[in-house]
Amino acid sequence: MNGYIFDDEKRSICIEKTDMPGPWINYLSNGHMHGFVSQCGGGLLWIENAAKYRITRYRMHNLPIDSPGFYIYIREKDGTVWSPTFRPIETKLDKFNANHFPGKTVFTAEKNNLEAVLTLFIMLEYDILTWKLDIINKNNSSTEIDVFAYAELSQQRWLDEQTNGYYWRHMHKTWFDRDSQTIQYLYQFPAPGDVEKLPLVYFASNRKIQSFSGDRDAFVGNYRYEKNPIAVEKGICGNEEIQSGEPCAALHTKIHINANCKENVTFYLGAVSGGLTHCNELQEKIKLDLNELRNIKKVDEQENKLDSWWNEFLGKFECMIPDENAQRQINIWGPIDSVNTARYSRSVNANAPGTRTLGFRDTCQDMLAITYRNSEVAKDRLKFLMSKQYKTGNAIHCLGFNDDDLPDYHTRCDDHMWLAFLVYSLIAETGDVNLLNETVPYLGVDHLSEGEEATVWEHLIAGVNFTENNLGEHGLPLTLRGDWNDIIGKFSQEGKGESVFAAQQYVVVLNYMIEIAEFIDDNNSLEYLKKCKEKQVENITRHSWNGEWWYRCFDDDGNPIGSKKNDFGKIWLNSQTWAVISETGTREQQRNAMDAVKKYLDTDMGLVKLTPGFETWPNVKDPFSGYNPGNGENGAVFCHAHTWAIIAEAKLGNSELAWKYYNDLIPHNIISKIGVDKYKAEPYSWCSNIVGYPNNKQGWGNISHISGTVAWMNVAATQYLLGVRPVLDGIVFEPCIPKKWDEYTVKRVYRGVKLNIKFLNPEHKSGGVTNIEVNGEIINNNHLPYELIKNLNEANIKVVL
Ligand code: IFM
Repeated sequence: MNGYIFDDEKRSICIEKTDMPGPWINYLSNGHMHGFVSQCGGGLLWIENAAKYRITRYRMHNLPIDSPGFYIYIREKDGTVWSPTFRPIETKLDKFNANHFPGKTVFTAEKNNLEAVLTLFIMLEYDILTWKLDIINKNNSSTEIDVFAYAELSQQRWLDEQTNGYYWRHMHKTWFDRDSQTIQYLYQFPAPGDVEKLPLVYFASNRKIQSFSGDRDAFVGNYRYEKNPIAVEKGICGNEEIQSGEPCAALHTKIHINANCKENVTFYLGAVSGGLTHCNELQEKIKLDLNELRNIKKVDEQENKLDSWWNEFLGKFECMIPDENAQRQINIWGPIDSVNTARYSRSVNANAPGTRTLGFRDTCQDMLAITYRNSEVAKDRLKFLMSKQYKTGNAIHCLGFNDDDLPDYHTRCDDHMWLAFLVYSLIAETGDVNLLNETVPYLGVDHLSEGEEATVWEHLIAGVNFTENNLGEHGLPLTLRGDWNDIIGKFSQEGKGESVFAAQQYVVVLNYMIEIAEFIDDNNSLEYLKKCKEKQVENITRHSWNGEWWYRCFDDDGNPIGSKKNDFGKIWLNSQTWAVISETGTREQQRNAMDAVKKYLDTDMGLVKLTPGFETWPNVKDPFSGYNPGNGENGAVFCHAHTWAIIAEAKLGNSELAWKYYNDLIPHNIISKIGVDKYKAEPYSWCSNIVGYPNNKQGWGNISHISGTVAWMNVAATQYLLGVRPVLDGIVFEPCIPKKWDEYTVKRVYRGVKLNIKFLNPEHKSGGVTNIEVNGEIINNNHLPYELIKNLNEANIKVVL
């Protein structure tokens, strides 16, 4: 009914409708070349960085939405033209579906008894977007078709193209290289430092080229566009090369297909760095690569390698639970998006152009979903981020866009704190405490150069020192420019405001560090950390409770925000959830605060971040933000913040609410409640936020794929609901499940050992482990020491609730 079907066996979604409420995209990548493609073939391709080395164009926000993309035109003998992606030609098809799989998308379309199957993926070992097109002639007579493949090319630096493209379009060229039978494209105006980098772009086919075009405007014709290009109408391109103008890569081939037979044509949109400086060598390399890759077996080999990469990644944690929608998010789509956030942070999707740089806190959190699947990647990121922390312990907030730009160095009270989460997670996962002794330079005071070296542990201690040196009147961390919430700094413009949420976060940091200090017998640090914690817990509990819930922060004048007495933002989600996560306050306070969350913030499709939303211009002089109430930071369902309510309820042992909150946010579940046209976003990807009340677009999902929701949903589900939580010396099993479940299983790789874990729930409890059985040996608690499994390749574990 909603136009899509999941196939969990194949880890895919089949989208059967073309006119979804927006582009439902899938990312294609080999880790160096990246792209995304929608259900209609709209999409973007770049290498390394979508703002700097963009290969194709994609117009965001403008009509027609979701264009251009990777377009195929099939022209039959009678002049009928259609596209297997429906777009751009939009001829009515006899059959259509788009299937997104991890890292690749397959379109199947049929017209006049011709079936076209187009597979788009980026080769694992080559920077080539592959367009593998199989055409099956289901007629009883042979036929001949013309196939045109087309992509609009870009001036590479997105922002520059928007501002100065009218000059830069005289600084690039396209030409047809007869030797390799490819269209080639070179953009010739490098930014400083990019002379060696700018890629030579090429487009090739494994079939004889009939005609080509490197000139977008000649290919489409005057006042036409991708829907009705003149070249396709005529059935031939004009073999245009350009030395100025708007570039494209269009190739035309002819295919004869016998009755009831299949033919393949594959197109290769590739890029190799160094086009300005090593053009001849690169042309030679392209020719050699293509000699090999024009063999379809080699194409299939690359596709298989890509599939294997994903199989291994997704195989690191797989559950079987009696809740298919949750299982799908936990096993398939959540982890896929964890790769996307690890690669793209918050920068690029169908609405975000790629200019946003790596955020310190964002990446620290994103890596929490990566440590157990690819700890090396997470460790590299950790060390990179630590090199952006000053000796004083605070950290920069975002990197600069250009290499010589100053980063956003205004200190937030939380950025540096997230490091402890990542270090703990890495050690718990790998067991490698030596990480603490590895050295990383601090960031110099000029915000760019390298400062003194310090060990990872010293970096963490520096962070604690920073927080201790920046406490406010109530002894809570000064908010400074903000805490996790970007715009909470509004209440701290004179620098005196304090954050209750950051104080709770700080307690969690101290808990992690105390556990580490005990583990490594660092008694000096242990004493210091315990004192800091004692003081902080005391300050929170003394100053931040309003009788029913926790304040969110104090403003510059020491007034509480998030108080019953406030007109707007009377109650905020984060300080209620983090009271539980940090275990501050009494159990009764924690429960009461979470009951208030349920009562005031729950919408049944997520928890709003605060209520009531602050009035905006022109009603009040100094609003919390420009967001209308119910939008974004001002009272939307903030999905990232919502994840912490799942953890909080799980920690309180309330499985019913914990699972309700998990299920409430599953996009497919929301669509089932309110329909695809209200939710609009993909049914498989976590959003950053969902419009809340009183906005008339309540229910609209925003900023899918690239959000902090991804990592924390993963942590919430795997560690707190399914209850497989790595600690420094092993795994703690602490499930929080619906009572009706009889059993469930988790397959997880831990420090190289394959764990087959079966959870049995004979008494229909919601939590509490009676014993664990490891390869026949019984442990009468919920803690599996690594020592017990370290010599095994595989362990069968039974956990009895
Ligand atoms: O925590 C931030 C994040 O860094 C960027 N997006 C919004 C979040 C909440 O303000």
